[in-house]
Amino acid sequence: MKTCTLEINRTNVGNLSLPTCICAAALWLLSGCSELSKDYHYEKYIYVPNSSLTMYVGEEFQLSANPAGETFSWSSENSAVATVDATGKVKAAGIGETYIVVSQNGAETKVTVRVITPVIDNIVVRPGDRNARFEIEINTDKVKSLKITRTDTNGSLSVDINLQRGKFSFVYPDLPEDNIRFSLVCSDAFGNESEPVYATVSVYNRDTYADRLAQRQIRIATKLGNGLSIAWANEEGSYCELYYTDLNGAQITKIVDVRQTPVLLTDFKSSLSYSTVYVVEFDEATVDTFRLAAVSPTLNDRSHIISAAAPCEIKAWDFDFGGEGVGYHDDGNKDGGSSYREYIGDPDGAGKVDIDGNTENPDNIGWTDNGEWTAYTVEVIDAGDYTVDLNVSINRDGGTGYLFEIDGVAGDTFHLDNDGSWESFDLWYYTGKHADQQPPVLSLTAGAHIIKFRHEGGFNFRAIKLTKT
Ligand SMILES: [Ca+2]
Ligand SMILES: [Ca+2]
Repeated sequence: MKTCTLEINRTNVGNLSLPTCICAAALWLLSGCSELSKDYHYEKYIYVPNSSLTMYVGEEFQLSANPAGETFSWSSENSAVATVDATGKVKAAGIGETYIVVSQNGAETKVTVRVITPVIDNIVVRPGDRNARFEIEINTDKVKSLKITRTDTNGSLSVDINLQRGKFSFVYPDLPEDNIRFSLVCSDAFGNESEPVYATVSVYNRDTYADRLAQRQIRIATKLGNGLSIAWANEEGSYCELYYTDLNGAQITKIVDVRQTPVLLTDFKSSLSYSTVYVVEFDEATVDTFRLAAVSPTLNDRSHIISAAAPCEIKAWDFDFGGEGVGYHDDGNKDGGSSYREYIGDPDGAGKVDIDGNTENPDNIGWTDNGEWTAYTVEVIDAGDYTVDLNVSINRDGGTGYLFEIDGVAGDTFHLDNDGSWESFDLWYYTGKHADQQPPVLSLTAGAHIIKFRHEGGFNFRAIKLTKT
């Protein structure tokens, strides 16, 4: 009988798969040997499910070899790194890399074993007040302790992790105000240390930091009839806290971005103070906050209080905040050279109202047209009738008209005679140059009212004076 022999030689049986063996056998059959005549043998295939292991010192792992139920020999190529017992149980002994060898009848398979030190998975360091705050994450239960060392002084701090996994936070105390670099090394239960990881943080000193802080300054805080505008002089701090009493008598704390100017408070009643707040941040997380002592600014009070005690003179340019349709209506371009509204912090700026004169002390509103108006929120203390007087000048043949609208209700139209000048402001209209004419009388209840002064035609307009009858 013809004898054919199939030899499958492998230097590393662990790398030769079962399908490869089947293909080799099929090729051998096609080469001419009948199935009945063959008398083949092959080396034992030892299959180990784990081709490599990564372990920490002290850790154990049970390897197995196939075919199951047979007897194998197990050995380690370097028992200082890992040992293995007769059943294939591997124990990591020291840092390094070696092979565990499983053999039987001249065949062998090797399993790579790497023994490593545990590592820190995530590190965040935040600056503190003469300290640094660490937040770390460890995802193994092999870390016994962590050592944080200053690279400038070699001073160090040890943190007991105690073979726990999870997130840990701790403070490195007693640091100077400086950029401090740290190395972090973790150790396993056998004293093996990981490679260092470095982190740098800018530590600050709360006292010296606070000494350098400056209060944000107000350039001008203007109170008009329907609000208070704060125009800031600088941008110190991270933000400001404004404190005041609102129209309902409630105490308000309003946080204002330090870049925001002007700030308009339409619910302001009284008692403004503010603090500049500094926030120390790192990675967008607040680590410390400094709030300077509150200060109370002097207000540029241009509000309109109407009472029996004294006549109330309303300057034409002190109309309400709110812009076109709220504080005024103007149907044309911006004429007039005064930047008064920007100066007092009106968010609407100059708008289109034609204020003439210099910036801090305007002269009049000119370039008025039929239908234009300015609105004045007033506070009436004493209810009753108030006589109107006007500081205007008119250089228009036949004069012109005007009327008052109170809380949206229009009153009668009144006529103004021609002065023959656009600059005749030296006398009031009803008590001076036209004292023979009957002035309007406004009946006002106590409380807040919006008085709109509407032009029918046009004239230069400086002020309205209301006097209790
Ligand atoms: Ca205009
Ligand atoms: Ca106009």
